Amino acid sequence: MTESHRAEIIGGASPLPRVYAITDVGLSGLSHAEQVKLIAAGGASLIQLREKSASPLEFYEASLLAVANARELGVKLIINDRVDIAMAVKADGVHLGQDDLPPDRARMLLGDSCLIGYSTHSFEQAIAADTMPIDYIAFGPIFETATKQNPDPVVGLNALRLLTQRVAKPVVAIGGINRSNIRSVIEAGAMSAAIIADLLKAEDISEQFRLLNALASARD
Ligand code: 3NM
Repeated sequence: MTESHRAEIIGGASPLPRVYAITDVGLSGLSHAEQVKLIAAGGASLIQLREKSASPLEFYEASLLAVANARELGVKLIINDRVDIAMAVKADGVHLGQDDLPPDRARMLLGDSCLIGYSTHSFEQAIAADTMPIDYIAFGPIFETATKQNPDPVVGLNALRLLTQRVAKPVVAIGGINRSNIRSVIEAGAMSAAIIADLLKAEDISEQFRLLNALASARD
């Protein structure tokens, strides 16, 4: 895939989805593959698999099953942290943290065809990320979150607003986003709102995705 093909997925005619769903086996009590099915049924076009406790082999096997569901349902799949697993299961992309492989090394390994996202937790980190070979900048936590272990200090909506005015790349807001505040991060200029708990703790995950998506897309 070329740069322009990648842009087709995340920019221009079909930007990053307003709601960027992320899986969590502990919170949902469901496998990654099952979560993909439910979130896709709610209308998602892109889902990240996030796994912080399984072994590499277990995450690989779970990712393989999730990719099969995603392909069938026409959903893009992003693997959190693990470039090797993203390559092994032919995922559509990888999402890197500050402690993972550097984005330029990941790009070397994955080539132009893969989406690469990168987590940032301060204004400085996010500005630096704008010149990296990545497709979007994740910025957070915007609000308090109970989902991430040892989260960085809250960056807040104001920093998000300033950042989206300063960078060229799309910004994905993350951390503590829910029904009540999702619209505020979109209005602050985020292309997308990444959500774990408010999506996966819902009784009906598909319906909750639909609701969040409607709230995020209102008045677009
Ligand atoms: N990354 P919830 S906050 C995975 O600040 C993650 O980069 C963050 O979960 C960051 O939507 C976070 O349940 C947790 O708050 C997001």
